[in-house]
Amino acid sequence: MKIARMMVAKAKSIVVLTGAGISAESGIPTFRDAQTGLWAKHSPEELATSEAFERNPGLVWSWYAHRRAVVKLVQPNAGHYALVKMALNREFTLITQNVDSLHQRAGSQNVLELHGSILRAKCFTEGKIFHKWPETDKIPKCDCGAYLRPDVVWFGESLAKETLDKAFEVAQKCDLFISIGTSSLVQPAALLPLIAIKQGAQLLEINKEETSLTKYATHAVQGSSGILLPMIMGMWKYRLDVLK
Ligand code: BJW
Repeated sequence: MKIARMMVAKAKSIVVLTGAGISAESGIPTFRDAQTGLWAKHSPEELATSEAFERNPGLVWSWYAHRRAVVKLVQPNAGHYALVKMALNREFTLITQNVDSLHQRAGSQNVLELHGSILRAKCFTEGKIFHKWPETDKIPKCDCGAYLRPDVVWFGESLAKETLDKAFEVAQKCDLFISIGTSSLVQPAALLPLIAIKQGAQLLEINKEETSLTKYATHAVQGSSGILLPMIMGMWKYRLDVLK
């Protein structure tokens, strides 16, 4: 912990990449946890591909509608808030694979959402973006007559070019890259920390368990991000909340 604190305190330019683990303590399930993960209960091929949507749009839309309802009910946790503090008085970019907007709700700005947002939808054929639509039992439709789909990146789909380019650019320039709560299995996001260390950055990993990235880390801390991040940022109020 002391090493992690020093790494963060010394860094002038930090890039953080978050995954589902940072939102786990807010009550949002991760994907690959063997018991509680979304992929333990549902097959990604049936729910998170455009072919799945074409095959069964009702199933896919209702699964995302349920997850959207959960996201709206929960709150950011101490890990999200600690990253707001980490951004102060230095170059800082927050890249997230999460689609839940909890970083923005905690107060983080200019978040690069690699995998889109569950709070937006887009026309399945033309890609027009929607921020609002009637929440009924039916799948909403675009003016052109096509179904709306969640504005998230499914397997086999390209990430938004501008967002991905910016993520690669900042990863190449930072002096500290912090990977938080991600299994580091999904590409191209998993490449970002490797690009950073290739350019000479230090790599700090914060995760409940070892991942395929751990062996590349300058330092790895195992534990919950909702506890470790406030400790790293010296936010003792949150630490005391945890001990209550
Ligand atoms: C805690 C914690 C706590 C828990 N505190 N820690 C090159 C090689 C191999 C494969 C590919 C490749 N290039 C492309 C691919 C295919 C594919 C891919 O990567 N597959 C791999 C799985 C093998 N990638 C793609 O298809 C991507 N597209 C692409 O590359 O386009 C170009 C292309 C097109 C066609 C052909 C080839 C190239 C798109 C990927 C889109 C991913 N989409 C999803 C769904 C988003 C929408 C939704 O939410 O439904 O994104 S899948 C899912 O995985 C979601 C996540 O963002 C993503 C990453 O998951 P994450 O966040 O790491 O979660 P978990 O559950 O895996 O891990 C949680 C971690 O937290 C664990 O480590 C815990 O220990 C930890 N943890 N509690 C700290 N409290």
